[in-house]
Amino acid sequence: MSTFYITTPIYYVNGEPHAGHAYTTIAADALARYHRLKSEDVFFLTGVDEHGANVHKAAENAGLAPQEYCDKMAPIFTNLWERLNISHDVFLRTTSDLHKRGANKFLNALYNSGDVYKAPYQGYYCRPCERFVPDKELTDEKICPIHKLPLEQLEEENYFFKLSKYQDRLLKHIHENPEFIHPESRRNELLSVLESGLEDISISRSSVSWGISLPFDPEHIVYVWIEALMNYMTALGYETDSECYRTFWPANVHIMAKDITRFHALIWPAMLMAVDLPLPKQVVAHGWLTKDGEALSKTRGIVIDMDTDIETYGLDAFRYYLLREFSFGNDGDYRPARLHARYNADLANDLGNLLNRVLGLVNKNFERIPTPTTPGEFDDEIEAMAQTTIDQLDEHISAFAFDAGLETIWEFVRRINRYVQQTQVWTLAKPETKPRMGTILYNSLEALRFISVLISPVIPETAEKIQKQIGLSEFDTVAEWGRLPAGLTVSRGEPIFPRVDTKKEQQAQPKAAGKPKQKQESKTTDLVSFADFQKLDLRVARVLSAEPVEGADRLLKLQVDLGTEKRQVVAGIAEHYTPDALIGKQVIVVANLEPATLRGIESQGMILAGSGDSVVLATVEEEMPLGTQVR
Ligand code: ME8
Repeated sequence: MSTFYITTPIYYVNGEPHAGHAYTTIAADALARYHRLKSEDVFFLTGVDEHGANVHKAAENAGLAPQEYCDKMAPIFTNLWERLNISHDVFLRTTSDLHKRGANKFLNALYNSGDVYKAPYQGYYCRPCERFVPDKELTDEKICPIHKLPLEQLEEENYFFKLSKYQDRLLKHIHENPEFIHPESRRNELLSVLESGLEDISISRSSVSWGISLPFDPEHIVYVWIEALMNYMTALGYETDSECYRTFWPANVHIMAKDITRFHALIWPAMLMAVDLPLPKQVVAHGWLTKDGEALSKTRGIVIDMDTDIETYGLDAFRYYLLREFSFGNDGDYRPARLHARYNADLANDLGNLLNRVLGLVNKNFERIPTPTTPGEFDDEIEAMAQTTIDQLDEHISAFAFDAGLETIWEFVRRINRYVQQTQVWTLAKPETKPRMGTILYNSLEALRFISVLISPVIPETAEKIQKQIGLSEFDTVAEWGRLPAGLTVSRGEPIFPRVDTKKEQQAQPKAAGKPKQKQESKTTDLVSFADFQKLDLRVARVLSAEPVEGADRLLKLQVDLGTEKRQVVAGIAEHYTPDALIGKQVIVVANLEPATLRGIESQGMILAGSGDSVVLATVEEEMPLGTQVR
């Protein structure tokens, strides 16, 4: 069985975890779950970094002894991971004996390699980074390039690691293993760091007291970063050369944000080269999660209120949003309004409604899941698409493109919605067509089972709910078409993505709340004559294309086909429908409305939608010829 070892950084305990930490950990969790689905033997490690001057200072500020402080902080992380449904195998604390013993073994090996020496050191130190800022990065103001805070000038006698000696080997390794640093932008950045030359680094601190003593000189405390990197091996039982260590080292993926790739892709591999151990296979960096364009930061108090969003939309919607919305290697701005839009469009509309609709039809027309006896149009295409969806998903996940991977799954979700629509399955209840109806419903349910397997790494609770409603008593993890047993009793339950409570929704997106909503139950006072109503030219049309309007979060530009002509319509539905979800849909267009210009784009008509707490497009119950008049 092939193995897969994935790690997150171990987070500092000098502050509480925030959405940035959640982002890395959820991404790692999705990867771990994905590889488990592929029947690999997975080890998923996360943990906390508890030593160093920052943690010591935080403990002092809290009026606690450092160990006491760490004992109080570590459960805050484990509780959050439990709430976020993180499936790690081990949560490592660097104050644990397991880690300390492993670190001692590694430090001795490093010392014995001959690449460690003692020398005086003077430099500019950034406390939040816990590092001396190299001369190359120093400005006249002596400000940290990352934290923008003044640096401290320190002079100490330190132990050094001969990092410079490994420059050429590192260059060679990175060139020979193009996948070693991901994405390419980070790889290029680190290659240029390497090409401009590496300096030896100090690996001990005499001014710090909270940490692990160097086994070969107990007067000195090991530099917290050097100690922290070793956690990836100590957690596996490196000290005793345990079976777990031998099974899983080297790691497949160290995942993190771009702030700490240098430690992972240059210093850590050089340390491993020195002690003659295999290097991790991949160092993967994602971008910053930002708020209003600014990096989240425990030290600067820029945070995201993830608790409110999870309470409003549910955990799975939060996990889905983080991985669907942002391109993994790039920075991404967290916006509750976009979470709201994804919730409505992708989760509630595309997926939730599909499940509900199919189960409703099965309930109404069959006692149990029907046996597929009557193949027909579109069936082969759907089965083939199930397979291509897996293949494409695999490619995207191998490239850490969660957004593209989820989009691939959603293309399949939308295809099944169209299948239901194209086959007009609800019209097939007559005795002569009922076997075909049963086949279409079986295929739709099998597609939903299939989809539930593929989404389970990202939204595991939803995946389970779908399979339960389909009638499976145990979660089936196998994405192979045709496994769904006929004869199961479905149990259509609560909608998997229920409408979000308006009050909470308004709290979550204060901007939207500013616009007064039309009360559905309010009495209509202005009556229009029938003659006036008849002036409206309402037509059935089909959406041919849809795209966002730059600079307008709520608008989509649509091309619609009215049978005799094509029109461009601008509609304020972007928070409720993705462009892809609209293409192919039949809608009702007000065809004789005066053209209007919105954000510089001409709108030649209007599409109708139910517009209350949510927005749902009006359509005809069954497909009709384009241009049919609606009265
Ligand atoms: O660096 N966006 O710990 P740390 C995305 N202890 N990810 C973010 C983020 C943001 N705004 N803010 C934090 C340390 N992260 C060391 C690591 S590992 C041997 C030692 C995530 O608590 C991201 O993964 O500062 C980033 O790399 C990590 O938290 C830094 O966590």
